[in-house]
Amino acid sequence: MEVKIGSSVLELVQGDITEQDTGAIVNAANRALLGGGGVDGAIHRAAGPELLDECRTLGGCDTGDAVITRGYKLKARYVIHTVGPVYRGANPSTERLLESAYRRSLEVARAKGIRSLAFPSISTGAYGYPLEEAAPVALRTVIKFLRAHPEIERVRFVLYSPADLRAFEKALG
Ligand code: AR6
Repeated sequence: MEVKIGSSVLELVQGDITEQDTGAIVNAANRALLGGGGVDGAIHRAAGPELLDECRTLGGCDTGDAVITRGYKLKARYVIHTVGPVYRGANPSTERLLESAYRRSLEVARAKGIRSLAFPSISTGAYGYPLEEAAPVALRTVIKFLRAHPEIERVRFVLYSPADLRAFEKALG
């Protein structure tokens, strides 16, 4: 599924984020930035050990913030590491932190002149954020940013399972 937001394109696809050829891919990391499971583990495996070496120099990342590294063996030139909130029930501050993780990732991309990026669904794996609650927050934040910053030409959500893709498609609809 693909929609135009002004002159930019917002895409929803099922797939593996490590295979994306966008300028940057976004990692759903943790505050230590030293790797982990899920999408974080997959990105570190695909990028190779130099990614961890660079992450070690960064001194971590706050929840809701984002930092950038090179992509090493990935097709994407950069990895933007962001830290989503751990879900402990619906509440406005958790939602704001999820919003912030997407917005800061986009701001970091824009500051580097990156024109296309791919996001996983942040916080909806190990961090337990229900997909049906997270998808509208993710989409709304990205759409708002694209309306204000058409220099980001393409944002692709790469959803790992068919059910995840369906939840995002439903939210976009
Ligand atoms: N491509 C796209 N999406 C993926 C991939 C992949 N290769 N692999 C998993 N997903 P999670 P979180 C989906 O747990 O909830 C890590 O250990 C997955 O199905 O990766 O933000 C970090 O180090 C789910 O929908 O991230 C942190 O400690 C989504 O990616 C913690 O997990 C996010 O799941 C972060 O938890």
